[in-house]
Amino acid sequence: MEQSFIMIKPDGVQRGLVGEIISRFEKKGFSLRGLKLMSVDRAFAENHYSDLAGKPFFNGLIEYIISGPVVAMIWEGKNVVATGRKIIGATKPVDSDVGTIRGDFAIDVGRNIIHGSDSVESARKEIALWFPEGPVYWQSSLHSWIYE
Ligand code: IDP
Ligand code: MG
Repeated sequence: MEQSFIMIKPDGVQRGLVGEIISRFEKKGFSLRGLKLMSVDRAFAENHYSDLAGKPFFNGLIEYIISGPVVAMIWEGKNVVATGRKIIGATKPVDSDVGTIRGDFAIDVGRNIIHGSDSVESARKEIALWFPEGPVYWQSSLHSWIYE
């Protein structure tokens, strides 16, 4: 089954949105396979965002991600990568639809609350980086009520 790496950024933690965000993924029917509150250092954040090195906002982005604890998660389910991006909403909150996490709770792109993997391949890399211990495996007893 497909997995995605989802991270609540420091602003989401500070603003008390952890429960709300987890709830949206849970209610959709996805399964939680990893969850931890952690602070990351500059080298770790730069590694996570290495594909954006050289962007004018890169340094500000790194400062933002290391400014406080984040909630790192693995969510699993059919099409969770693409659907997770829909639940999160467009990168710039001005373009994010109402009903998405960014559309409902964010205003500025540099304070957009949450990260989600943009492809199955990035999810694999990000999960390996953030969860070297690997996902937690369990079988939800709701499986047959969510999948036909
Ligand atoms: P994504 O988070 O929707 O995948 P990316 O393009 O991968 O968007 O950018 C990573 C993060 O970098 C964004 O979520 C946002 O926090 C930040 N970012 C992207 N573009 C800008 C910008 O133009 N100004 C400031 N921050 C930006
Ligand atoms: Mg991205």
